[in-house]
Amino acid sequence: MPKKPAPSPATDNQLHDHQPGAEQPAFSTEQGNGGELHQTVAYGAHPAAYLTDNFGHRIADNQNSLRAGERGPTLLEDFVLREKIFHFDHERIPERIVHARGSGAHGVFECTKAIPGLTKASIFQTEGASCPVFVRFSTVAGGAGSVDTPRDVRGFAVKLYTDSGNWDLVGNNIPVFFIQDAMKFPDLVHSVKMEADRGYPQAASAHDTFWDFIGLMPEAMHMIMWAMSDRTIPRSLRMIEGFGVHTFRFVNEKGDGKFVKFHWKPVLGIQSTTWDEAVKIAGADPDFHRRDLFEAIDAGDFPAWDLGVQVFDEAFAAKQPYDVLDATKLIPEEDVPVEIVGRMTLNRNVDNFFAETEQVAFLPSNIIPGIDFSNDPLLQGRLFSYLDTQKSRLGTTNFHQIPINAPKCPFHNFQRDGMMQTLVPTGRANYEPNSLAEAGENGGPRPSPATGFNAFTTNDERNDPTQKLRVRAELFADHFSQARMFYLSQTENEQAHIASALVFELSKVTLDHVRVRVVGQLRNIDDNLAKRVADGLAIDLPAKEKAARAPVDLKPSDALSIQKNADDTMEGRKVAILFAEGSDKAAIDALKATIEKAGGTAFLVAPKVGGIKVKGGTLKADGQLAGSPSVLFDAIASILTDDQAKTLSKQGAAVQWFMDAFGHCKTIAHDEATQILLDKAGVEKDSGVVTLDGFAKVGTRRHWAREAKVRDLA
Ligand code: HDD
Repeated sequence: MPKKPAPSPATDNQLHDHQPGAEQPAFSTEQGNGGELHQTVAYGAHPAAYLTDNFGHRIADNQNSLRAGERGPTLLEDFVLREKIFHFDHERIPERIVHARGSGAHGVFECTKAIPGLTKASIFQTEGASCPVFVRFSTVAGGAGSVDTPRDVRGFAVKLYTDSGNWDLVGNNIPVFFIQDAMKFPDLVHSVKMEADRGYPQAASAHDTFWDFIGLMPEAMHMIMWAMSDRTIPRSLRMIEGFGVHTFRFVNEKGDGKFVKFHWKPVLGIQSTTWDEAVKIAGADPDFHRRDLFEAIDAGDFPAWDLGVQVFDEAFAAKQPYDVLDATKLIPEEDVPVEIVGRMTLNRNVDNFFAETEQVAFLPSNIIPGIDFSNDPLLQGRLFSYLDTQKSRLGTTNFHQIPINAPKCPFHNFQRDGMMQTLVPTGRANYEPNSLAEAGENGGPRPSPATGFNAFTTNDERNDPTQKLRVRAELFADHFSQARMFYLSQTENEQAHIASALVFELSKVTLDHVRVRVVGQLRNIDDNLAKRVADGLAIDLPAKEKAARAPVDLKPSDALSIQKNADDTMEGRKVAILFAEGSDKAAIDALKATIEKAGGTAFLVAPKVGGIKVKGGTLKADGQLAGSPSVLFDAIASILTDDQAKTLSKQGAAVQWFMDAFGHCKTIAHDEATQILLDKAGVEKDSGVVTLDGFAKVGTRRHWAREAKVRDLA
């Protein structure tokens, strides 16, 4: 049952309390613009309220339009019909040009370690300080109606409503990016989106134009290693890392600056699916991630992330074989450890997808005093793009007044008017300086030199700002060292997954020269990888593409591998138990208890859902077998009678259930009766195929040692 608190009782013309400054008046008059400011309101549909049109006129009949005679034409004067259709016709807004498909949730951020020596940001001054947050996770390439599990980077955008203004950390689940300069972003996005003439493929990078662009942009090769790894086929949004990607700056009260990189570490650990699994999930449940996040929060299983910072100074930066302003590079955790300073917990689902998740507008330019930009040329371009895109998506420069976007601290200025203005500033003071206060009028707000942003501390000791140049700094030309470091840091299975992903993607490319060029680029990363991919495509190993700068050997970093850091926890994981008529209820209950005790969720699957007679009572299933394939779960178990197992062994959905779980290296816990199904599905005994009693010991971890049996890892 949902554990979320019941909404507070509403009244007619209900005003939801989600507007800024519900606790403290956001548009207060004491320091403000003078006079009363009306607040933004949202109308809640109260079940007992009478139906009205948008101007408050009560509606008597919501079924029939107004007609001239019983069988006559509809009348233009029916303003009820016209308003309803008019509003409906305009319900959609332009979807985001990238990251169109997303899922959002509310939560809270709490500082767990005060760092006033590093930053004056108010949220980091005291341990225990907290602020509300809104997070939107997304895929990048697909449209709003695409599926949740394509191979794609995941957006990880966090809006922290701090008492000194909104801080938007608009990151991804990968710590580096495809390109170094914002100048290339439109080209990158055009290349990966549906091809311009044919309008496909949707939400897929496996096509000519993307790989054509990539082959010609070797700076993307590090990101390509990540994108072809299991990071881009996550099991759950609750189990992805988040990264601010760019190098930012921390600035303390004295004005001293240090560089900083931001990391979100999932408390549930990082977990991914296999490619075959991700593809099948897309068919079984296109909303797999969205549903998983919503249901977990609804059940009170609140996902959480620790916020970590890597802090370093200019002297460290100057010594590295890469440029810290280059967003295609990361800082190995072994060189600069990630220090945990806070925790974010998502504890409330949105009430309305459109009003909140769709209308939320993230701006990397939203920073707070104590956090500053760096000169990363990708970040600098983003500072323009997001503000601009919100105007186009939300239609007005007043998008900051939409409740999900408005700060929860007061804001006052002399900006006025514009489309969809919902505030009503009073008085004459709409300019500054003014001396209206001398005449007893409210003169409005004034700058605050001591606490506001002053000179941005985006300085760089190694830069000569007197020159205007269209260039990149020298170290940006090293495109391969970190790509190689990433590849060599993976386990053998993970390396095989990268190679297979590249083979799959390039097999969809129809232009031979494009494939050849990409494989030629791979030779700069690792010759063995290039050979595997060439082999998989059945092409000759091409000549190495010329590198702009010779790569150097960097120490592999274990922190970059998912499998090396895999957690054996069952928390947040979902286990399916297959049962049928006659199954032993006591055994089912016992297994359920084991799963729940370890923090997991049990999901009952049966050939029929309504209510099945089992030994010891009647049981309802949570899902029907054909609609609940094993790809939707972290592990499976089966409790059947001999007869039912025999019957099921003739059903494709049941056999496939076990075959897939085995192929995806999942734990299979079973009773003796199930053996007939296992034999049919080709399930062989190994450490992950266990008796019901053995389940607790192996839990929901994946059994990668099995993989070579079910997939060619060459
Ligand atoms: Fe971006 C959306 C993340 C580079 C231009 N981006 C967007 C979102 C995320 C990111 C998570 C979705 C926000 C939401 O949920 O509403 N983008 C990144 C990261 C980047 C990056 C981590 C590199 C480090 N982006 C980037 C560049 C540009 C943009 C270089 C343009 C020069 N991004 C946009 C955008 C979007 C956007 C077009 C589309 C919708 C939106 O902004 O609000 O302005």
